[in-house]
Amino acid sequence: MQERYEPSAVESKWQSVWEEKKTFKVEERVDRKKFYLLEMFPYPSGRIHMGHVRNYSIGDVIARFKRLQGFNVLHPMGWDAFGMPAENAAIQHGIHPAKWTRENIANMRSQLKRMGLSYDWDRELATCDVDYYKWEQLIFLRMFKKGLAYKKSSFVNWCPECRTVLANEQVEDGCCWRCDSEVAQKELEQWFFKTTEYARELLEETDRLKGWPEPVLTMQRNWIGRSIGCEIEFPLKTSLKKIRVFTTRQDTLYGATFMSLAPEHPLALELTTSEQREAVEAFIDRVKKQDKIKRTSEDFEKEGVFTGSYCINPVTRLRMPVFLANFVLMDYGTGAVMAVPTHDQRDFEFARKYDLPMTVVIQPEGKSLDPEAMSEAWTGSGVMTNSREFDGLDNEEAKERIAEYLEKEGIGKKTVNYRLRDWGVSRQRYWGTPIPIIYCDVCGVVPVPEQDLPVVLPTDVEFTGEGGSPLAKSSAFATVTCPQCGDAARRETDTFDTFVESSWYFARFTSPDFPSAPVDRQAAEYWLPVDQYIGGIEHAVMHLLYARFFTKVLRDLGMMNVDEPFRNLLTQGMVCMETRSCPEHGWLYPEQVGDGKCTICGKETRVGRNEKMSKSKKNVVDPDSLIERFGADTARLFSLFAAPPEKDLEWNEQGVEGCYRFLNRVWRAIYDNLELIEDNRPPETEGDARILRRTTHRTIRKVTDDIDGRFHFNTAIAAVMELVNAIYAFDRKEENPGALREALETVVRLLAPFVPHVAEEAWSGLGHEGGIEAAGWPDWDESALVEDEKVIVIQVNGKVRGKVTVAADADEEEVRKAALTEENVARFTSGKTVRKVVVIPGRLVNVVVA
Ligand code: ANZ
Ligand code: ZN
Repeated sequence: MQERYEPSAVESKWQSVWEEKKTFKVEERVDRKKFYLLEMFPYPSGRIHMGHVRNYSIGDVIARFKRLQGFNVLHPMGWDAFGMPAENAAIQHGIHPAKWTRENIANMRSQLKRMGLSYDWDRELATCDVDYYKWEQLIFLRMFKKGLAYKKSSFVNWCPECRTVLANEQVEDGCCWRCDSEVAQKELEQWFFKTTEYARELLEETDRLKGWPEPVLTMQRNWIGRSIGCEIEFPLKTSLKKIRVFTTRQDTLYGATFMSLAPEHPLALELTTSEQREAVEAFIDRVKKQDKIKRTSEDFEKEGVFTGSYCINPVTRLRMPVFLANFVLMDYGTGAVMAVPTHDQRDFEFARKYDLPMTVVIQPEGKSLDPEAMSEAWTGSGVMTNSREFDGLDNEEAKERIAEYLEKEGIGKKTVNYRLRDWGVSRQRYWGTPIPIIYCDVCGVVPVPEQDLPVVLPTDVEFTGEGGSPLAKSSAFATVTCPQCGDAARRETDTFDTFVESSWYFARFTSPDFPSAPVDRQAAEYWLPVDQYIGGIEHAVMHLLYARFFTKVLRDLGMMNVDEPFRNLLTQGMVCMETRSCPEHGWLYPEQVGDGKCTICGKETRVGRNEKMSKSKKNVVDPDSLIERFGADTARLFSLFAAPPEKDLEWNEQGVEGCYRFLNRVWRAIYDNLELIEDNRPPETEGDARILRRTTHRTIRKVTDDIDGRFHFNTAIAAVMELVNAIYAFDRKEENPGALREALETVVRLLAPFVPHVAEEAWSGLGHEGGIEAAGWPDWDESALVEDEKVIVIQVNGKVRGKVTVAADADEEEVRKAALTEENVARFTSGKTVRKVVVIPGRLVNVVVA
């Protein structure tokens, strides 16, 4: 061990040792308990950022801790390597997406290695490897065979900027989640995965995901969105056809006075009379361009058009005008809504606008609603009225009774409806997994035969940025012969949404080289589910839902036998930092500010709040320069110490320096005492040694408790800092070298998951061979925790009045005596009769006086 702590020397030394010895390589070992730890794998954008540093530091602590506890820990790393940025780089800079991606991977891999993360690098995979995506193609073919993948024409979200289809989940506030441009609706033939087939299981199993944060489960539940209600049929006045509606409020059926259809409804044009045709067509055209999410939002103007036709309310037999309305969507329920203006706010606004009739069918307690006078719909509960035999019932009960009535009369039936839609997976992009399908004029849609896989993504394509998939323009790729009839045919040129790759990578990690199937069933059985998954809350819906869906699909395809992919989920907070701006020059980098002034113009700068680190706001810290200055251990320590993992972390330079000083302090404590503790005696247990030992063993207990399952890394580190303070404060070192050594070794062992390089170096400096992992996680010695004395709180008539220190093994009588003679307590009891003294051993005495 060197006298001076030099992070770069220590870190590169241990990183080579780990690499050479393959310290973190694992295999299935049935004799050992497994632990699968996974951080969400990164997109290879080029460089890691502080968010990555934090995410992977959190993961690495848990991985190393579990390893020290004796678990067989799988901790893999790979690359979510397909996606648009690579293609955009190709368009903008003329670099091939494959080259761009591979270079970024190489760069980021070496950055991650410099952080000393304990990955089994032998399992590394990139989703753009043919060896990865060929299995995805196989999964697709099997899904296709089972009807879980299908093609249909539908209106899809279309981003004009990215020139591709977006899933509903990728549209945020009507805008593209990637580039923020406004999303349009376009009718296209698309491939879908039948997520709806699993809606119920996906929903119900959220109740069993006990290790997931509640907000994530709520988001998943809301996204799946179960609604319990009825489908009801409304006959048309002029034809034998019927309009089917889905409603959750069948109790309001007697108040349904008109009908609202989605503009895309198949009956829309059929029902339109010739007088209305022009208006209807114009309306349909206009609404089709509106974003679906905006259309249904509360504050969006509700508008519609009359078709000229009528249907009949099946219970009142009154005729109802049929409208098209912008807020009715074709892909929810049946695309038709029985409008009850008195009890639904949208219908209310619509009815007022177009002067449509209203009937109150639910009267709230103690009120009497009059449709003329209503200023908004009554959406609460109440007593049924204007509903014949159901009058007088509570409306909740009427829901049930009307549902039964409808079933009996054959007018409708109870149904459950999910908001979840099938997942549209085709993208008109190049840099993705080719969908293994061939179109033949004779045979139609022909799946690529399994033995012909993989369909390899060609590299010789042109990136013009002109839209459409570059694959479609590669005739070498697109032109094929039909595998069924041998005629000339055309290849599918769409690729998969990149969320498909990230939906099963955790399974492939269990057997990344398995040559005969997407996953080795046995390996999957041993390793899955992931015991701890760690990532950002931004993936609460899409990625996590898709991964859960895929797990169930792989199970039902017989490829593995797991129901849920992630047993425990930790969603880490963001890394934030203050922003600085100059009135003249906008956002400034930290080094552009001196003494509060802009170094370009000298104007006074403004310091803004802590915000998520972002390049655009220039409030970023580059992990590389941080590691260069202080070392990876300090970078890790700070990102673990500054905040609990699920909270946002506020970056501050002083905090980083503080962590660096602490590591130096640890280093010196060990180095300075090496000689003293050289002969490796067992710890002394009496006198001063006893006090140090108690601190040592208490710290072990606290750190173990804080890490294990609770992830309170910040308080765990703080506890180790206190132990280091106690070591410095311990002045009977010469007489107690055994206890001192125990304390120092404990510091090193407890710090090992957090700052592995320093820990390894110190551990070998302390004379241990074979690496710190071999030492395992320390156990605390209960007998060392035993205290000599205890502090007892004393209450008089329930109010705290004093404290006494007694021997830890004092009996009740001694405690009672000490309590009553305590000065302050004596004041409160003097002149009064002591009625009762309640002694709670080891903690509290309550004196009752009158
Ligand atoms: C009549 C009614 C009366 C309704 C009332 C509500 C209140 P959730 O809970 O989200 O499932 N609806 C059905 N299909 C629709 C579609 N494609 N586009 C827009 N709205 C649609 O909501 C179910 C309710 O949403 C249904 O119940 C229907 O309106 C409407 F006082 O039917 B209700
Ligand atoms: Zn054919």
